[in-house]
Amino acid sequence: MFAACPAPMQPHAQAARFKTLARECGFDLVGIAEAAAPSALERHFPAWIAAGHAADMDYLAKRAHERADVRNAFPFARSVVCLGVQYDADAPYSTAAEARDGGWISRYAWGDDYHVVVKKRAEALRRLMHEAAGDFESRVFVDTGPVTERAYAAAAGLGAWGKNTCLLHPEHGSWFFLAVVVTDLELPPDAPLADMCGSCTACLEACPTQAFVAPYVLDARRCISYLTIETRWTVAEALREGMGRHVFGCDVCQDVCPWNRRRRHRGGERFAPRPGLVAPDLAQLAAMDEDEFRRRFRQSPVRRAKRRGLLRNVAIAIGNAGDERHRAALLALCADEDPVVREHAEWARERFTARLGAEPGR
Ligand code: B12
Ligand code: SF4
Ligand code: SF4
Repeated sequence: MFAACPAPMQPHAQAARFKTLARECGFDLVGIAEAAAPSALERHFPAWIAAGHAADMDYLAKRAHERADVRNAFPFARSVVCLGVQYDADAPYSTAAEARDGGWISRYAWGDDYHVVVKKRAEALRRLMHEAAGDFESRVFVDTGPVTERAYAAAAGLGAWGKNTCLLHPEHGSWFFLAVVVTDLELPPDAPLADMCGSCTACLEACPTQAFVAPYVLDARRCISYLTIETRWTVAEALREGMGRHVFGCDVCQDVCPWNRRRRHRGGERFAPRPGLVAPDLAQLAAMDEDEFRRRFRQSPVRRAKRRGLLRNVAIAIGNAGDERHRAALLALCADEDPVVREHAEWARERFTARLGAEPGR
């Protein structure tokens, strides 16, 4: 609660003021949804959890009841102010397919950690909202709270559901982060956007690991983003080849989307690529010790994978690349102190030998 006593405002005036403030705080998109579960959330979320599509992301399954309707987590909730921030950046390569020699770090992770950057803006907005409207309940979330952000943002008109499950905006494509301010204020909701996919199925066909069980339904167990970022342990052998050179996240189902080719906006400097993060050299990544990992990925989303996860992914990428220049790096990974890294490096060594002959290190 914030203590302040400005003159009372009508809900429409309040909503208009909040939207102006959101833009002043650096948000590219803003809209309002009712707190009651949007129909897509009500219809599809419980089934998605029940089907096991959340893999071992226990934070989704354990709090499924709360995520199914924001009022279950926050009984005070009446409206959700939904916010979007564009993060696209100009870079020497715009797709993983173009960057043939390096590994691939997803473009959302080229710059500073959005959890920090976007949360700071959302907190600033919340403060201004309270200065404008006085005492009310509010909570801010960027990714980490028990709120299914896309469902509310879709209801608030920030974007239309893409068949790849990302939200699409006519000018921003799908390269935008979301944040929400959950509040007890009754604000007039915005209207959702109309479907933008039509008969297109490019993303469904392009997915390297066939992670879509149907349009709009992703099985995280097969998604490279999940496999490279979320899972801490062994990656199933059957999925390793499809991971190609991805070492952190995956952009394939967004790179192929026609709405991302015609986008006109770019993210701010906080999301501009840090040196060495666009198509990084796999041998250099493989050589990182714990200190170097921490130094290189300070305040970067990549920290989430930890050194173990990243080097495991690098081992898989080297196995898939079959590039003579990675021979020494692969050898070093086979002797890594971490058993998970070693196991994946041994798998890579077998593939490497099958393609290039003469086993590295033997
Ligand atoms: C768990 C999670 C993941 C998981 C699961 C992704 C998934 N598709 O569910 C993994 C690790 C795989 C992942 C990957 C990515 N993620 Co993620 N992720 C989340 C998180 C934390 C929860 C998502 C969730 O609840 N999923 C459960 C499913 C059921 O929910 P859903 O996607 O909303 O599914 C809806 C649709 O399927 C729809 N639906 C189902 N059937 C049908 C049928 C029709 C006709 C219609 C219209 C709709 C519909 O209803 C469902 C329920 O709302 C959110 C943040 C948050 N707190 O919400 C970020 C979030 C969704 N992720 C985000 C990003 C950026 C990514 C990646 C791009 C990162 C990357 N480059 O690697 C990829 C994209 C992969 C993809 N194609 O989705 C952004 C998305 C922004 C956007 N513009 O859409 C979010 C919002 C984070 C943020 N705050 O910005 N993510
Ligand atoms: S992020 Fe990659 S692996 Fe995941 S659904 Fe999209 S294309 Fe498939
Ligand atoms: S690639 Fe096509 S089907 Fe997939 S999200 Fe984009 S427009 Fe929709």
